[in-house]
Amino acid sequence: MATATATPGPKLNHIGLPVLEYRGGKSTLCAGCGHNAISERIIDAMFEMGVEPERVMKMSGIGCSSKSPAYFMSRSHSFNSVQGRMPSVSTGAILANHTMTMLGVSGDGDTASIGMGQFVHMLRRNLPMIYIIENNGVYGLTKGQFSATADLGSKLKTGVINDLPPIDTCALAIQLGATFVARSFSGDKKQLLAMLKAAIAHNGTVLLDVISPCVTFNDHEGSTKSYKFMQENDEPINEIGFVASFEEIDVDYNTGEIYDVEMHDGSSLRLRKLHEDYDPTDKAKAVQTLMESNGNEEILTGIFYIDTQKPTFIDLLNVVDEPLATLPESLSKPPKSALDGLMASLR
Ligand SMILES: Cc1ncc(C[n+]2csc(CCOP(=O)(O)OP(=O)(O)O)c2C)c(N)n1
Ligand code: SF4
Ligand SMILES: [Mg+2]
Repeated sequence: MATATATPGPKLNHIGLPVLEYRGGKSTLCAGCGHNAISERIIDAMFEMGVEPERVMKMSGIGCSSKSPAYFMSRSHSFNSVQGRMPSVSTGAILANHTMTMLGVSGDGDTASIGMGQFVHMLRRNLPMIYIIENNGVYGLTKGQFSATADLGSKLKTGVINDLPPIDTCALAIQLGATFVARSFSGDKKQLLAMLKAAIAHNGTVLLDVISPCVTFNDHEGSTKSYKFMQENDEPINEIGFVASFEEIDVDYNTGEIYDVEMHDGSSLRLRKLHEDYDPTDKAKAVQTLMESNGNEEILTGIFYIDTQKPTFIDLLNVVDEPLATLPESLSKPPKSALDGLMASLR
């Protein structure tokens, strides 16, 4: 007689949730857009790290990239701001509740043009947030004009050649104060997933510049942000191994070529050097490496810079432990007698 076998349920993460609970709405972006692949990796990383969806704030600006928070983690909080204004809105949100994990998705146009003024101040403040630039070298949503990250000599579909040098957002971020700076490619599942998991474990500004091809306006011959160009020119500087705090360490690297970093939450980040002498804690060397690679036929990827010691904006402001958002009015608002005293002292 046949015995009934129980169908195994979905795999659960260490807080007991299936990956379904990390999914979002159906994407309305073009099929094959790099941004869709990044959303998938965010879902995987948040699931594997066991982040409680309700403890995440998803932020964005305007662009195809900035639409993508709608396509992951529907249970999280979300704010789609005005073009280029994600950093200031995020600053306010994280100050209101610094116990949340903040993940922002922006575009190269949103960040490196209209949003540049806000972006640089977020970097120098080391605001605790993960800031992802979904970098396709064009303004996808407004039909493919060059953005400020487009490479010199890169060609538009219409044949127009870009005659301005690009802004390297990673070099800028390292120089101005971000404490976790990396570049990846939407088509590199393994590297991007490990990077995102390490980013979740970091406390400070994480800048992830992810080359994310726009299949509709910038994936042709002559483009330096196409799938083909990235497949042929991606040059990783390190191989990333990440072991979450709740997992057993079992990464099979030869010692000597490893750079180990202990993350704030007790997780371990292991970087195996692929470029000789590359030290991810040497700020000047990191900027120099990126500057030297500019204009070469290679796109460096990997974790360029990491500093786990620098105080964040929340530390600098000495914000109370209890989130300002839930602090009772009796503690957040001075009593009338204090105001009267102040006024009297000014007479
Ligand atoms: C204040 C303002 N100026 C201009 C626009 C028009 N606009 C919408 S999206 C966009 C560029 C988006 O490019 P990017 O950030 O690279 O996102 P992508 O669509 O490429 O993902 C622009 C200029 C706008 N929405 N608001
Ligand atoms: S236009 Fe480009 S960036 Fe926008 S959804 Fe389509 S492929 Fe993606
Ligand atoms: Mg873009």
